[in-house]
Amino acid sequence: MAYKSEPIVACIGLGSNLGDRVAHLRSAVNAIQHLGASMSVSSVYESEPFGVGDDEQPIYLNMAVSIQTKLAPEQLLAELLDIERANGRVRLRRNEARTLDLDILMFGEHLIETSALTVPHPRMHERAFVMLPLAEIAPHMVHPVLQRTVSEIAASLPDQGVRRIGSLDAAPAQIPFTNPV
Ligand code: A4P
Ligand code: MG
Repeated sequence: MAYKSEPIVACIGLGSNLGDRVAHLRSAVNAIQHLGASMSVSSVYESEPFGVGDDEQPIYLNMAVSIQTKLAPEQLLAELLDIERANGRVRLRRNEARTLDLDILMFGEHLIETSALTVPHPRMHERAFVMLPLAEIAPHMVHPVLQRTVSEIAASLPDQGVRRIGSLDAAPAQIPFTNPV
């Protein structure tokens, strides 16, 4: 069932800090490609786990993609959860290390607040690991709550130690952890 006859630009944040992180990101990008058209893919960024308190976790790889999709947001979320599961995602507690995390960051300029879905993602604008890759692929998109563009929000964030490490295509089969914990 289509959401609208016209496709909507959905922005999705990808994260991995367990297992073969590059393989999980590659697998997700390939799968997301089938959920719409005209996909844009950011570079890959590396950073320390952000906001996980004293929990010692491996370094994250993050990236963002956008896709023009006719899926409804709930359908898109269901597809993303399937892709997470196919990549071995296990959920025991919040903010734990994960093979693959797929978050819907924005869905056009729609505001969605249901028990299963909050869009825009409520923490995206505070996080350089989300905003830096997103600013590569959707700099002019307007955050519908903050009424600021993605590039403005990204530029206003303090340095959070998020490093751009290159394109997914160029990434070696496995990027070694530069600072294993
Ligand atoms: N859900 C609600 N809104 C959304 C949305 N916009 N997109 C619901 C996706 N899911 C959404 O998600 C739990 C439920 O949230 C989903 O089933 C869906 O119904 P989850 O992925 O199991 O929960 P989580 O990821 O443990 O929690 P959350 O709140 O997504 O965590 P965050 O805020 O995403 O933080 N540091 C670095 N450097 N890089 C990271 O990627 N990620 C986190 C996780 C913490 N620190 C990080 C990173
Ligand atoms: Mg998540």
